Amino acid sequence: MNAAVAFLLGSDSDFPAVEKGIALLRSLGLGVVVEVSSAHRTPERTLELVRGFESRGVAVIIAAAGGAAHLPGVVAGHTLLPVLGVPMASPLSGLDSLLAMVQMPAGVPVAVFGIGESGAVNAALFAAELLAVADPDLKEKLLAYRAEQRQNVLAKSRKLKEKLEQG
Ligand code: RP5
Repeated sequence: MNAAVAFLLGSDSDFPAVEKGIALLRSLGLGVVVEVSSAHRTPERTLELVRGFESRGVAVIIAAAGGAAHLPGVVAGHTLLPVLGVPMASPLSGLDSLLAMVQMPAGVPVAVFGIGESGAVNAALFAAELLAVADPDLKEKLLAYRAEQRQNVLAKSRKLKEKLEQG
């Protein structure tokens, strides 16, 4: 299967925070290519990967990085593919990662998500939503995902009420 989404990690230490996002994309039937490459430690490889993604038909790039988190910005500087940035936790709680990603100079956009796992899940969903614009089957799967979330909230509400009634 051709990968529609590339998930780029600044380090393998970022993997635990993005694992759910990657699994979610796969559960939606999307091909995902996952690579570790750093904007600072392997700058040439990062550029080669981005060129490779373009030639392989990748449609969206998600880049997760922490600290001096330049990865999504550097990637965005080398492609017109939409780049979604996910700030990773850091010794400064990920606030440094978030600010580094979100303050891109005008002209080179990066769509930035929340810090850590929820950001990675939302970036994955957003990538799927971008692709669903031209893919009705994928849109149906995303609608089913929303319906599942609604059911989960209702079940949690019922469970809490039962607990309160018993107590
Ligand atoms: C960033 O530095 C990575 O994205 C990671 O979040 C952070 C720490 O990397 P390691 O020292 O764990 O490889 O580039």
